[in-house]
Amino acid sequence: MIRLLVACLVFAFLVGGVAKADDGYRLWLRYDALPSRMIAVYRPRVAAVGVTGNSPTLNAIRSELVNGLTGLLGSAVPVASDINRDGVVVVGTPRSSTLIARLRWETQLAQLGPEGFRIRSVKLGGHSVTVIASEGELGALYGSFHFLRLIQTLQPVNRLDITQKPRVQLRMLDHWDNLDGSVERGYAGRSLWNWSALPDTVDPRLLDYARANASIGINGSLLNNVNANAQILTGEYLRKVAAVADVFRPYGVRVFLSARFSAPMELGGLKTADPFDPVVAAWWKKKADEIFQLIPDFGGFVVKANSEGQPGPRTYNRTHVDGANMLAAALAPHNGLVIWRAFVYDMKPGYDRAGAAYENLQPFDGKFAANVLLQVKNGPIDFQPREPFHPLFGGMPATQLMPEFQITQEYLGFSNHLVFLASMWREVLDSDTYAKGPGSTVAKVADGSLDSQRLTGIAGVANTGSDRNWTGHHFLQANWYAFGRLAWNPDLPSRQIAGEWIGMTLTNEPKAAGTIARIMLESHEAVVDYMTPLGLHHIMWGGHHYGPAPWWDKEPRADWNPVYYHRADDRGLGFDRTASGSNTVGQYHPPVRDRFAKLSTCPEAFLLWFHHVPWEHRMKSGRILWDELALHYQRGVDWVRATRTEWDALAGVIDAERHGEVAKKLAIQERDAIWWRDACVLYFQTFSKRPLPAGVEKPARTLAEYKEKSLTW
Ligand code: GCV
Repeated sequence: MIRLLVACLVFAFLVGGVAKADDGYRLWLRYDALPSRMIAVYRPRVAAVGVTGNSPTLNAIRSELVNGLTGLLGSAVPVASDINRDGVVVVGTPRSSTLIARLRWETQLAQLGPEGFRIRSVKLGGHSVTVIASEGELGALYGSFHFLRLIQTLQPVNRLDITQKPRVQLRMLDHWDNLDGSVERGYAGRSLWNWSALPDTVDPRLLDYARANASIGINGSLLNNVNANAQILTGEYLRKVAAVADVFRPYGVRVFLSARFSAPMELGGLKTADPFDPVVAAWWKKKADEIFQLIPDFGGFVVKANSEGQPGPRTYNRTHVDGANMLAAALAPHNGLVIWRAFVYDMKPGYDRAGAAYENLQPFDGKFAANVLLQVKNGPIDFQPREPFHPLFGGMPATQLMPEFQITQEYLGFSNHLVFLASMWREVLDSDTYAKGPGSTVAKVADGSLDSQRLTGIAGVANTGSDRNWTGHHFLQANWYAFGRLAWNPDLPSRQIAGEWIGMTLTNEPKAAGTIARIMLESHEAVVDYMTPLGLHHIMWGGHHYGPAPWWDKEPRADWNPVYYHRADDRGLGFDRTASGSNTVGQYHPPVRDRFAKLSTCPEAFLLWFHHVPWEHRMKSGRILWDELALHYQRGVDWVRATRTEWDALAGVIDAERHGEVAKKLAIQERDAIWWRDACVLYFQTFSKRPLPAGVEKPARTLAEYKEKSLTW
């Protein structure tokens, strides 16, 4: 035991000191001192911070660099107003810095735009310095965070020549926060916005929220739930929103609000919210004027209309376009945007929910106003552990489509399961829609390059809350991080994102970092294995969506019940979406459609999504479907067990506080994975009527016991 302790201490010393207790609050912006050998490398390159000028953003840059570099290098890095030595980090724009103006980089910086940046190691006045420059102050801020990231992850900074600009314009976190402080599908505490204390008292935490977002390029924040309460648009609440916007502004985060379509009735006392009624349109115009008066850089409205009980234009026999364009007209004079959600699925007898959004919205391609973006979930159902890409991507070339991802893990084990979502999002972004032949990826729809869109955006439903560590599980901070990085550059590899986050947040020790990266990169597949393998979907417990309930058939709407989705019977399993079934596979472009539609070419990951497959169907492995399914469930459980062992072995590399908390979460994950496996194989076995294949453990309880009550979190 003593030998083990000594070994841990020696190891910890070698990787840069004994890991200190850490509650995770600082996210990836920890700025703890680097190992001394690295401090010696960086010190000559980072002798002082040269930020001149005094705007809120320039002040934010100066304080971030001084604090960050001082922390990382373990002693004060001062501010320098001129270059009288090597190693000054000069930051700003040609307007804010005479040194940068002297470089005559205007043309290059103009090409990068106000959010892009250039970082170069140059000689200025005979001294070796680093210049972080941009056309705009926000670009200089993003460049500064990039520079800090290089040092945090121990990259060389002596010969820098980096240019970057965001590929997507609007990079937005959507909070489903209610005005009473609860968070719909939130698993990390309460809302970060304390509405009763605002506007007089603003939680200092909001500044750290803004910093964290800016550090990964997020530039928009939707403050309230899309299941909206009209109250947010009252003068009283708008003043509170304005106070939040004031804190975010220096960090380039613009606020957006969910607008309840019936607000003119609820707040304005009108008899209708019909978008064609001039009084309604005038009410929205006046409201927009009022908002922009208080918040000049207000982003715009996000609207969930005629979906899951929300009001909308269809209530008045108008179309989605009629509703969106009416709001767009109110916001246009202020350059505000309307983000209209495509999450629409009216229940019709015999219909396929997976085809509903396409049927509802595709006919309106090209009809939305110039300041409208249509926000489309990554897959056609609802943020399932794995879905094929949404057929609207590539299906509406004349519409500005904005992918919506879910960072919060509604269907992925809440904040209890370690799942690195970059891999899942990568899979979607890399999907080829074939809209314009091969190479027409979802990433190119997102960045607008496929159809030369004027406006582009990506949204992620936030996983943040009032928990001290922000996301409830230390590892799930990585999903917030990954979302921002992918919104900035939708082509970034998952491995790179994981590597950056690990280095900044957990450890730079190569062996440990390698193990953690592998765990993260494998995690999504593992969770799919123990929850919904081979294209199964929506088999979670009704309402809260935690844990399995493939037997569930109690919801008032058929399409809220798992039995609607898996369609298990004595013959086989899966939803037939081919010509012999709902034929919604026909919403994809021909090569994709054909590949999905044929049993022999459909990727096994989506098999049960598109086909009703006989239990004895031969899979690529040579096994029959039933055996393969059961073995996937087992594989998921095996992965969690192996991960627990690997994590335990990292004690001493990671501080005890975070290590212990993650270990506890992994224990819950193992319990849940076993529960998922057992409940699902027992239930599906009532249809397949086959024995469990060798290698699959015997379930611990009976099916009746699993059905009796759901897993708790
Ligand atoms: C905000 C799913 C979730 C709802 C959510 C909805 C949406 O149905 O379960 O909580 O509502 O998606 O995206 O609007």
